[in-house]
Amino acid sequence: MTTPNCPTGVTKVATYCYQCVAGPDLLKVKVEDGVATAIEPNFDAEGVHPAAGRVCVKAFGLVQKTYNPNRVLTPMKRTNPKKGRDEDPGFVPISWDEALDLIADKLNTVRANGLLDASGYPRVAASFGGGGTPTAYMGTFPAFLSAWGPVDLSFGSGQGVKCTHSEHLYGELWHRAFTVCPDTPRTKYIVSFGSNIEASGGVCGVWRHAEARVEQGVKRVQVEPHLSVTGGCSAEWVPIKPKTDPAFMHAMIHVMLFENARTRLDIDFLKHMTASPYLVAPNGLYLRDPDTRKPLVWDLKRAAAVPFDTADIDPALDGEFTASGLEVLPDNETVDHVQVRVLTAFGKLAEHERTFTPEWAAKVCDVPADTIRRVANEYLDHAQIGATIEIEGRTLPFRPVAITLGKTVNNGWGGYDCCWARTLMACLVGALDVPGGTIGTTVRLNRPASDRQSSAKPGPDGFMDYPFNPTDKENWVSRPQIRNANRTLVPLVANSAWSAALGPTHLAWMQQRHGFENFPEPTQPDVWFFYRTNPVISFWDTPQVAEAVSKFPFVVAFTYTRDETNHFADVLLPDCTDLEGLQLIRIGGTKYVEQFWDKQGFALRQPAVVPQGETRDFTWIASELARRAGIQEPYNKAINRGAAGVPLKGASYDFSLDLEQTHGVEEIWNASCRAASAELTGGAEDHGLDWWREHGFRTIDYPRLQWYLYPHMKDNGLRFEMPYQERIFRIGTELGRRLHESGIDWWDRQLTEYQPLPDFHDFSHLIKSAVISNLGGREEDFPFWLLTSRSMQYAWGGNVSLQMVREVAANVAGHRGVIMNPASAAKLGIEDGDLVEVRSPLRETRGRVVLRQGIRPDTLLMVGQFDHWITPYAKDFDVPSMNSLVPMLMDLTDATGSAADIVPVSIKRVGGAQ
Ligand SMILES: Nc1nc2c(c(=O)[nH]1)N[C@H]1C(S)=C(S)[C@@H](COP(=O)(O)OP(=O)(O)OC[C@H]3O[C@@H](n4cnc5c(=O)[nH]c(N)nc54)[C@H](O)[C@@H]3O)O[C@H]1N2
Ligand SMILES: Nc1nc2c(c(=O)[nH]1)N[C@H]1C(S)=C(S)[C@@H](COP(=O)(O)OP(=O)(O)OC[C@H]3O[C@@H](n4cnc5c(=O)[nH]c(N)nc54)[C@H](O)[C@@H]3O)O[C@H]1N2
Ligand code: SF4
Ligand SMILES: [Mo]
Repeated sequence: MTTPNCPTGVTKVATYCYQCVAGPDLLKVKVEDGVATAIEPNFDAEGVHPAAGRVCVKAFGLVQKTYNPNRVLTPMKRTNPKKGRDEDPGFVPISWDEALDLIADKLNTVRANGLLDASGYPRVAASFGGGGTPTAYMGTFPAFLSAWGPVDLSFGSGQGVKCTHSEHLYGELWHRAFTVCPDTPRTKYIVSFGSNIEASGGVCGVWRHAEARVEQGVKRVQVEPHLSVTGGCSAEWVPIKPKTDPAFMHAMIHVMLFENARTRLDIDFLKHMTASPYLVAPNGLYLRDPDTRKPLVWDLKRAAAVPFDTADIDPALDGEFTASGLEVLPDNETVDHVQVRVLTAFGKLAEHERTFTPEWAAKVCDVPADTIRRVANEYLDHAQIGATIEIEGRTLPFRPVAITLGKTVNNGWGGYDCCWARTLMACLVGALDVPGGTIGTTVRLNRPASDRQSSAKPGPDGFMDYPFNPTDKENWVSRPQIRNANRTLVPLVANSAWSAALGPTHLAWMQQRHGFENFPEPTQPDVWFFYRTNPVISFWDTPQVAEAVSKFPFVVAFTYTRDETNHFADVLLPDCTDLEGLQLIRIGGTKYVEQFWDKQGFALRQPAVVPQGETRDFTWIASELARRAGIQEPYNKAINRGAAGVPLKGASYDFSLDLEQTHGVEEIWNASCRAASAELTGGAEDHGLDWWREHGFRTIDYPRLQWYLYPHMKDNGLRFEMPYQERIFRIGTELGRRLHESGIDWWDRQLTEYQPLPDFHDFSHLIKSAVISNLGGREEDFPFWLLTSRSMQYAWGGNVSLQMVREVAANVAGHRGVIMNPASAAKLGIEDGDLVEVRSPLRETRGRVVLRQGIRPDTLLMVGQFDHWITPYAKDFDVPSMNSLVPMLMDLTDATGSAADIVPVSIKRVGGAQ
């Protein structure tokens, strides 16, 4: 077992926090006579960590988290075979031996029966919570999963399908941007569509935005139905009608294209860094050179159509031309065109946007036309077309304008439209992935995931390559490999380690009720593991999720406290939590939300205190499971390969573990530490665990040039795939054919989204009518939109059981109940603090009203994800959540497989204030 390095007296132990996706952040734990007493900044990280070794409010809850009296401190097993919300599981303490044997027994039976079941689905499933952060706490468990073989990560836990999903997929396609943010330290103007960065951006995000306001005088315009804390510290709040953001953005594009001189756009960028000049043939695919199949452009110098990469050309940006060439249709059919009229892709765009005037948009999104027009013009005014900046000796374009999208805007219906419009508007002024502009943070679907630049490999037609799942007849994955059918239904989700959790994960839950036509028979996993996730609280239609989980035959919960999902578990395994466990993770480079480092390296999480009770280090649990399940050798192999974070062998060093033995926790991490030291020093040093325990982290420089994709694109002669989505159009058509050939028509609505230029739809209304048509009722009976929003104090529902966190949150408006506009409340006779019933066509919930001017009259909002009924302390909050009111519906699912946290509701008073 691991031991803390804090005998007596006062010590400060360096470690990291990765409780939310805005991390990891570095800190120190003050330990007095073996007891953690305070969380402090890690001043050693000044100049290394982008927030100078500071952490956010959530990290200060870690002391209380460790000593929470409600922790589960021994393994437990269920004694009541009946599972249900109202069934007491009858958990009784058992020894680790008994618990691990119970699980190993199931695993060995699974292996004997075959790793896949009759439907072809993995018999073992696992779910992990918010944004992949559990990986920073689960030690070598990834090596266990990799050694096991196929594991189904289909069962969503809120992350993925509710969570920045369109941005993940389209962002990676267009600029290797799994997540997107402004180049905050340089930008001057930000239009944020519901990105609640001051609550969701973590310590680095908040720090960067505060600096930007003070140092650069950045102007941020916050467009969102409810005034978030981010709206509160923005220059302007624009209360848009929910889910009508595409109209606002189309109108901004219209203003840029039709109300301003073309010289206000970055013509050079559009001509040479995007596909704007590519000619579009009559069926909507590019016109290509018959020999090379390269897309053609119209060269103004030669007055002829030539392949896009011909030297010394001046491609026409706009206009109609007569040209000949080959059009390659879906499924590789071809059409020869002789002297046909063609438009450039930019010409197609202009044609598409012509009618989207601010006056038109004003009617859709309930924002005055002049506001939209002014925001578009301010964006142009700040773009500084032609300006340059030197970054590490290289001259790059400088375009200090950015657009960001929050999680409800870039998820579900409208997500494609908004991501497309945002990326396009960056291209119009040359601000995509250049200093000051809209840039990508992390990369997850393309490989290598450690570096955006090297993941941007040259592909067809002058664009980056993208690992679409195949849609051609021979290679389409006709039989889903996992229960959410990700590779079968979503070409864009790719096939990386992350792709399973980014499939349409609600389909896995929905199929537990009934299967889909012409699809494999739905099955349950024989064994389901879950860790740091609580889908029975965080997903949609949470009672339906609970029902599905209650029927799973064998559920293993890694457990901190009792919660609503482990209520249905068969075995509880208590892990060492944040301040107790040992693990080394990669830090630095470009990470999620707004983490941009000038360094890269590793940080250690180490036991600051002796673990409470019988809790065990996750690596110990993983090693024991591997041994008992007979997969010790592949498990050790996986660790050696780097499945737990660091490859143990490099060009000039080898700290590989012996494959035959069971290795201790410290032994494994000592080898990892030595490999990390060697990796950072080119093999020169091999400091082990003791050194890392003392220092906590080690980094080398990370070039700032790597923050931007533009120089890499330029060096490799690559173009951003904007504005016209020829590939999307092609794969969508092919996917539709494959599905129809298999008799599947329940994905037809999703297929309509594969447009080369997104058609306009009033998603606000479409969502309402989809809910009503599936569940019944009348539109006029559900006049409000119910939304949700982040709280800086809470990491999802992960720290709801801490009094300290709740106390801080209580000082921030809106945490007590349903946020409502006072004028709307007055019409319904509702007063502040009244008990109300909020009803959707699916179900109803109750809570107290919090009146605030900062919300549209047609909108209600419930902060965070509460509504707990088991989690200690939180179960007594009596604060509602939207999650039981939101249905899981095929009709609300977009082509990427996600939907949004929004539902039409009614509200009525059912009781007075307390
Ligand atoms: N209403 C509403 N619902 C939402 C959202 C919203 O904004 N509003 N957001 C959605 C999004 S974007 C996401 S990403 C998801 C996230 O949702 P989930 O990934 O499901 O995350 P949490 O609800 O935080 O669940 C974390 C669980 O881990 C447990 N836990 C905490 N620390 C430890 C530990 O050290 N060890 C162990 N074993 N367990 C621990 C907690 O008790 C809790 O039960 O939620 C989604 N759901
Ligand atoms: N403190 C903290 N930080 C976190 C997390 C956490 O749990 N706690 N979770 C992390 C995760 S997993 C995620 S996904 C991110 C999410 O980060 P954000 O996307 O920034 O999240 P939210 O606060 O949920 O966004 C809600 C905002 O969207 C607005 N909104 C809702 N619907 C619409 C709409 O239709 N149009 C527009 N324009 N605005 C709309 C609401 O008014 C609200 O202000 O946060 C991450 N950071
Ligand atoms: S932002 Fe806060 S909670 Fe999130 S990782 Fe950083 S310190 Fe931890
Ligand atoms: Mo999320």
